[in-house]
Amino acid sequence: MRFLSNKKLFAISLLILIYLIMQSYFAKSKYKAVSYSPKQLQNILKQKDKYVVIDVRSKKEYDKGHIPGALHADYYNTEALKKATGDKIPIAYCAFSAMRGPYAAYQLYRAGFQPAVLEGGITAWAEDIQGLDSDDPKSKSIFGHPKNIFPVRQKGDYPVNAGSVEIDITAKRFEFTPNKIELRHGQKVTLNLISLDITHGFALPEFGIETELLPNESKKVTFIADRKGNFPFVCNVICGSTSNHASMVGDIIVK
Ligand SMILES: [Cu+2]
Repeated sequence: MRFLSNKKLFAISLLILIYLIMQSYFAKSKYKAVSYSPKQLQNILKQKDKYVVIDVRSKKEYDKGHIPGALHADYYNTEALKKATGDKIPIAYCAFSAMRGPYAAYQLYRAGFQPAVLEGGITAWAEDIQGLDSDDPKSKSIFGHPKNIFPVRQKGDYPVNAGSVEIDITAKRFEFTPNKIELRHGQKVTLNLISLDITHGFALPEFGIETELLPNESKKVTFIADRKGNFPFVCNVICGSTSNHASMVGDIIVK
């Protein structure tokens, strides 16, 4: 009797241990974006030597107006983002924190930093801190969102045709499955996208792809994996809190 109960106890402890190890493993492996409200950012800005605010919109938008002290780096330019960050904690913002802010934060995370995103972007800052009405035509001319926010499409390096591949990706609050996709250089790629709950978006800026995913409606996008590298994709339709929405990210790796 005694032996059996000890054995049971041992088995239960072992299961609990395995569960805890797995939980910590998955908690670590899943990226979770950190976000700050404009009010929080205002307080954080008092600790100037610990944090750096990075405006990841275009230089043109930055020059029209930005958060005091913010540096500029294009959201897709990893080297510029790293340089702006230096040895500080980066806080990225764009117009609304729909695509560019979350994308930049994820790039910085992958580069080994612990970034944050400003909730609602500079629009929320303008409203909450500066007391501006973002619908006012005057502030719109400052904070307005340009039509094309994609990087100039880099020329592919004319790979040999590596055949075609079709991949199903599902989106749901707040993840893509799969979120890591490996491709061969030169493959013609079709992504079959579907949202299983609410409206999400799918943006793969380095390949000029952006589409809205309505609930349970499948969408197809195609491109040629004509460049080697690691290309993030993000949800670009605000689908929850900034922190949750900005956690909907993934990687396309072309080898
Ligand atoms: Cu989403």
